[in-house]
Amino acid sequence: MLDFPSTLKEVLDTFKLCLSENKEVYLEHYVAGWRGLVKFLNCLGSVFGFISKDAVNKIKILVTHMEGENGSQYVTVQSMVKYELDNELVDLTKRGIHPESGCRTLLRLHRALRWLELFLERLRTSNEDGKTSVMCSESYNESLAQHHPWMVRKAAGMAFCVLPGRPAFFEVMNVGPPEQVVAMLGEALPLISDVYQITEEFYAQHNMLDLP
Ligand code: 1PZ
Repeated sequence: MLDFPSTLKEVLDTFKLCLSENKEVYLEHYVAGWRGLVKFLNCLGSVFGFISKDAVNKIKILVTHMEGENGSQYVTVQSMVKYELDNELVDLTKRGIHPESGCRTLLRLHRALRWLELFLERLRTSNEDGKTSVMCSESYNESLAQHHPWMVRKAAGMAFCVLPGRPAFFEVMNVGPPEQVVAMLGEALPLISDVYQITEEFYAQHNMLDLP
C-alpha cells in the first residue's frame, strides 16, 4: 500500500495499472487508486472528512466482496458485473435487498472519477492565479452534482470554498515545481480517462448507469 510520503503522481500511476491487455479494469488497482486519493484528500483538512468517509466506506464494501468467498468473481469490473447480474445480486430499479452490491458501489466511485478527470484537466490548464475552488465546483456541477441531492450539493459547495489556493494545492500534491505538476497531469489524465470511458461503456451496455 501507499505510505507517506507519497505524491499524487504515485496515486495517479496506480490507475495506469488498472487496464488489462484486453481492456478490462482490475478492481485491485482501482481500489488502490481510490485509497491513495482518499489519503490525499485527508491532507487537505478535516472539512473534507464527510467526503472521505463516504469514499472509504465504498472502498471497504468493494474490498469485502474481493476478499469474500466469491472473491474470484471480483477481479475486474467486467467479471464483477457479469457475476452480480447473472446471480441477481444487484438492485436494478429501486433500492431493495442488495444495497451493497459491488455494481452500485463502484458506480458511485466511477462517477467521482469523472469529477476527478474534469478537475485535474482544469488544474492542468489553469494559470497561476486560477482558483481551485472554482475549478472544483465547476467540475462537480458538470458531473457528480447531477446525482446528489440538494443537501449533499450544499455541503460539498461549502467544503470547496476552503480548498487551498493553486500554489498550496500543488505543494500538497508533492510532485515538484508547477511545470512538473502540469507535465505529470498531462501524462496521467489520458489513462484516467481510458479507465473512465471503458467502465462507462460497459455499464451503459448493461443498462446500469442509474443503479439505485
Ligand atoms: C479536492 C477536493 C475534493 C472534492 C471532492 C469532490 C467530490 C464531492 C463529493 C461529495 C460527496 C459527499 C458525501 C457522500 C455522498 C453520497 O451520498 C454519494 C452517493 O452514494 P450513496 O448515498 O448512493 O451510497 N457518494 C458519492 O457520490 C461518492 C463520492 C466519492 C467522492 C470521493 C472524492 C475523492 C476526491 C479525491 C481528491 C483528490
